[in-house]
Amino acid sequence: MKLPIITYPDKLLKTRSQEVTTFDQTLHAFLDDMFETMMESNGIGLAAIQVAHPIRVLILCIPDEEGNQFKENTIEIINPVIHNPQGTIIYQEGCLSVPGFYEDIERFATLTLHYRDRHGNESTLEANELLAIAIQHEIDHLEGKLFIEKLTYNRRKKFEKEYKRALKEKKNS
Ligand code: QAP
Ligand code: CO
Repeated sequence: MKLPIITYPDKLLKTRSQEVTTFDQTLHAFLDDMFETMMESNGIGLAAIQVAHPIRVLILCIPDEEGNQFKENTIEIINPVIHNPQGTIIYQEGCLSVPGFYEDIERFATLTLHYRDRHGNESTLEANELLAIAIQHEIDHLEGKLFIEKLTYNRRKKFEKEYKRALKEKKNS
């Protein structure tokens, strides 16, 4: 089932999500819904709070060089913790909760992630490039933060102006 995605400036997006303690069928069905929602929305990453569930869950499906996404490449990440972040990388980010807006954002280039899978089993992964960027973007959602909060004052003003204009145009159409 595709779930509705909440968008900026919905205040729910500012919620700090809570740790998952039960890894049951309800969680599995929710993860499946998150996958469907992300794919049907042309996303590569989605945090649970974006579908109004304040739990520490995110999913990623990083495309290959040709831009193709495969279900087998989906990573389900629960209760993540970043270790040993190093270097910096800049990438033009977007967000399903801030549709139509993209800006260059600086992130750590590499990191180690500790997390649990859908069964509650502990797992570790090493991330670089787009995967490292996506992990940091989605973990920010778990803390109630959006990528636009990392913009400089002037870029943020430009965003507010453009975004509000786009919202108005959507309303009138
Ligand atoms: C987060 O973002 C991310 O504005 C995932 O109209 C961003 O999937 C990870 C999207 C950058 C790594 C790098 C955005 C789709 C999707 C839009 C997304 C839109 C349609 C964003
Ligand atoms: Co996002």
